[in-house]
Amino acid sequence: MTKDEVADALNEIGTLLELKGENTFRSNAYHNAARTIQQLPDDLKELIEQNKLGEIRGIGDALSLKITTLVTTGKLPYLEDLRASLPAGLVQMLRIQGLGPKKVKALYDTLQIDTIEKLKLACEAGEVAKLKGFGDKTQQKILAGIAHLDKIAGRVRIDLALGLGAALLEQVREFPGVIRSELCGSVRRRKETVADLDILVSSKDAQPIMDAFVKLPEVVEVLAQGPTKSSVLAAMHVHGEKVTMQADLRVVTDEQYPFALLYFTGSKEHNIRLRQRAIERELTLNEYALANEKKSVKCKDEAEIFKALGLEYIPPEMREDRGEIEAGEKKAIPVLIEERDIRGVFHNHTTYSDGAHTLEEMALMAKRLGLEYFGVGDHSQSLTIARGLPPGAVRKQWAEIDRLNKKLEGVQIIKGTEVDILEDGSLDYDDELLAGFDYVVASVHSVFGMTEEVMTARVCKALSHPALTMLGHATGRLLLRREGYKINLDEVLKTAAKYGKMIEINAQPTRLDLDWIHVKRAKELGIPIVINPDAHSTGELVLYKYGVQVARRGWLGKDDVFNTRSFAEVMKELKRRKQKVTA
Ligand code: DGT
Ligand code: CA
Ligand code: CA
Ligand code: ZN
Repeated sequence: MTKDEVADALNEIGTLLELKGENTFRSNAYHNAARTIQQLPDDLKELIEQNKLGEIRGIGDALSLKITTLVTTGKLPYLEDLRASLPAGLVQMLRIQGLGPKKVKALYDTLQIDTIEKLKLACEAGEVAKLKGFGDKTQQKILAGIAHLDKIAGRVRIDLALGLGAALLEQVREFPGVIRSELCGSVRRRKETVADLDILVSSKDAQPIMDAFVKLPEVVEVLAQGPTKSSVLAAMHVHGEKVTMQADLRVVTDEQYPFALLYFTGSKEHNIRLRQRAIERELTLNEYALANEKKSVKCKDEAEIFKALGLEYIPPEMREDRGEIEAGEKKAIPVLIEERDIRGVFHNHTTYSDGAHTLEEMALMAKRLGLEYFGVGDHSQSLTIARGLPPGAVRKQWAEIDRLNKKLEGVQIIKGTEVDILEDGSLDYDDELLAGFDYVVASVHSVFGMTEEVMTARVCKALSHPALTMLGHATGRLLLRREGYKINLDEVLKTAAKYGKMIEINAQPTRLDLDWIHVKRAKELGIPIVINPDAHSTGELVLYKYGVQVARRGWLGKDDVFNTRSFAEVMKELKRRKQKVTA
């Protein structure tokens, strides 16, 4: 068993214990141990062989024994007994937003609800509202949570889908007889969530490729196997999270390949427009060819197909039928931003607030990634759960930054903050302190349950503050987990444009907010975009790459993104903005 699998098992034990009503101390011990194991630099097997598991903090004798059993036998009777002692539906119910183990247990104990379906019926009948500790509001929230689950059913975050997809593709590329191959579908378009993986291969002989594909180690179930198409269920751990997805593999001839690549990349809406254009030219476009009874247009790659349809090449991220066909016609497809264009980042956390690494460690990692500047954006004083900085700590941090900047070579730290937008739209530091930062990121972190009107007014008021440089994670959404707060983004964008403010693409793959549709709109309004990893550890700095993907989906070029500028240019612009404030 790998570390990830052991961590999964320990987390599951923790959750099952909570569902059984065990005290939180015991269940937390399992969750903490899971995290410890996952982050262990050493090999688990070796630790066990050397009898050193018990030396790790938080792993006592009982845990040590269970982990040893898991690693050496691949199973754990204790976990199996726990599972058998509770209905499986209870664990499923935990996926409902806002429903924790305590509430699930109460629902089971009082109303014998042990599936999501039963819970939905009970809510609709008004029975849940009557329970002690629930009430009307909670009942409504549960129903909304179930509706949200239905909507996201089976979708996976792009970072996880890409991880699994890339692992499969890498192996497929090594199969004998494979000529060209690619991940198509929503993954190739870098959509923020993905339903299934679409792998395309060209080869002279499909059969051996089909046979090898269904035997890949990640394959947990073969759903269908035909002469040129196979579907499997594949599973793997990506960044410590278990990902299970359907993956379809299709094999075509190398002549058909560009047409199949275009077709299976989608989107469906984009394909429909392309097919219409083919028809206007008395041709048929499908996954095999661009042809009619008399002729077949030879194309060696996608670019030649676009050309044959009178279009400039359209990058996959733009293929959503949002004006790209019209732009392609006018030869007005923008040169999209690339990862290597990013020269620094602004919104990041350190040990001063809720980050895992120090200022210096973060700055050095930024340098290792080839960045010229590292912008700090620790939390502000009101956000106590994230150890927000009181003014004294801010000044201490500034002094440390000055010291580090004298010492560090090849990277500069820029003084910033992620200041809370308070309930009334004011910022969480006074103007004097705010004026001491080089830049100010402002975000909403509390009181999410406002009406759209009130929330919009709150954020727009913040945008009118002279000290604000950029708006952080615009809706607070957590992909596939929590919908964003209600807010009129069009109004927010117009207000940002009016005051000349920047807006962040939060590159955390759990957020990717501002979403790409509004990113495109922001560009049309001339709003500068900033791509921020919102890193809470050195390992998260590189996440800016997912923000670049969103930027590309929103049609952004290098010049539309503020942090593609050099350190000198960035400081000049930040200074100019500050002078405007004091003038
Ligand atoms: P998803 O839901 O994240 O898997 O999104 P896609 O875009 O990967 O969708 P999928 O896997 O159903 O299909 C892959 C591509 O195949 C899709 O982007 C376009 C193409 N395709 C699928 N169904 C149709 C269709 O009915 N008409 C056309 N024109 N294209 C289709
Ligand atoms: Ca797909
Ligand atoms: Ca598919
Ligand atoms: Zn943050």
